[in-house]
Amino acid sequence: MLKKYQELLDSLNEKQQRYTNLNLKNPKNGQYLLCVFHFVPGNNLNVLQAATEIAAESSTGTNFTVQTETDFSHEMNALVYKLDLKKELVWIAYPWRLFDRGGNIQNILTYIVGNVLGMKQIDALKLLDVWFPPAMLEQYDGPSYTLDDMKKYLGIKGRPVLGTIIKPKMGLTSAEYAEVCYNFWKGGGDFVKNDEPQANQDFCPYDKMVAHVKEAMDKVVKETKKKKVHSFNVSAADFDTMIERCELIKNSGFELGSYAFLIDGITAGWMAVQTLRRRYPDVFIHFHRASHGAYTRPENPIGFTVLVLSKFARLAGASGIHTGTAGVGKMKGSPKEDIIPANNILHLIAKGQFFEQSWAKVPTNSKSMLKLVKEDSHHHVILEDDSWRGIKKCAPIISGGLNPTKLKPFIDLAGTTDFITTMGAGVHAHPDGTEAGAKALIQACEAYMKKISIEKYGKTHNELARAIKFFSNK
Ligand code: CAP
Ligand code: MG
Repeated sequence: MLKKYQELLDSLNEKQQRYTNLNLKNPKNGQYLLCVFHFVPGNNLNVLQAATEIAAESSTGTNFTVQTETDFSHEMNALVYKLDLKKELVWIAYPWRLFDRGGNIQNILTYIVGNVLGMKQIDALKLLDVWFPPAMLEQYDGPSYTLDDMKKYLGIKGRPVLGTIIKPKMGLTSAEYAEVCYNFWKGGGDFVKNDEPQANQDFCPYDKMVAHVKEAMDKVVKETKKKKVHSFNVSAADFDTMIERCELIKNSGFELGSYAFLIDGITAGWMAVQTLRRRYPDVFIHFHRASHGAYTRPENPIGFTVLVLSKFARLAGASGIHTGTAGVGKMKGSPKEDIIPANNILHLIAKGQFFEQSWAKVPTNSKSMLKLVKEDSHHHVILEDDSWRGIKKCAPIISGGLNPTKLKPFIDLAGTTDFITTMGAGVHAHPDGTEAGAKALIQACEAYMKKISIEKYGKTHNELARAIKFFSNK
């Protein structure tokens, strides 16, 4: 072992020694959930002393050895198993039996990014990537109703689901809200979502909003003969009210597939996300990530990345989660921050920033099965037999400052059209209004599919031309 590492090991006290094994053989042996953190020690500790304090606090320990420890409790200790002193990285292996059986995301996050984020022993601690062992994948729900199901319902192939968020963000009456939905759908749009703060405001009562949306949807489906989807924000103060909202929507006469449940996953919490997934397996569960920036922004040294958030959302069973526009829209982001997560939640096998995650327990001795998994990464035929099951795809939802002129630039960056895009201002700021904004979005997508520049296509499609003029260089 390198002298430097030996010196670090020699500096550990008896308790700290129990939370490291720099010779851990084959951490991917299936016994551990693996984490890699960017990590800067604090409180005058060296990197290994501080890292083992983190491993202790995020698994079985505290700041002293306690008299009540047992041989078995020591087996549940998280282990610092690798360091990169130059890049300030630390790898920690968590025995997955530590976690609440039956697949509980909030429990895992309470361990690995819980108290440790507040400890004196760190000046920086950011969870960059995470790796789930096959045995854990079996315990977690994963998505049920997927983007494939939504595209099938909408009759869409080979292009993104084209959506909007109703704007202004708040302040419309339920009738005004539904009229904007109607206009977007009339212009050819597929998908409308409530904005993330939409709830039961006195000027737009929840039940009236649902009823008016139903009317608008029925009218436009009859006129256009095209299916439409509305994603209702069911986030609420308490569990009962959330379920009440879901049941109200379910019992308002909407066809299955024509509605999704949106949940503000960070502010409403993981229990809400997993409850919706388990109670409504035949509904698209739409994870909005408002507040994620407190954890994920790259300039924030303490928290976790968009990649980690997105992987846990897939494990929890969200059908889709906002993954950012890689800097193309109004939110901060980059391909590394936003496209890697999108790939990690779409495919059955995907490279993260540090780990390659297979989302299916595939018998490695089965060449044909491995071939199927590799080929199948776009279709996700999940074989439920005694050999393997896969965690279905979770859809990247691409939003935040996009407009029709930014659709192709994003697709070119992402390298896929397997996503939902929701453009708010990008549709409703169109100089000729929402219906024209929708048409411009559809035309921008048509241009992309026909491999024609939007400028050229705009020559014969006025709404797109007007959008280009209005949005370019803004
Ligand atoms: C977008 C949006 C979304 C953000 C979320 C908003 O509106 O409705 O909530 O995009 O960001 O309220 O800003 P615009 P992200 O289309 O008018 O920007 O998708 O990055 O989580
Ligand atoms: Mg919003």
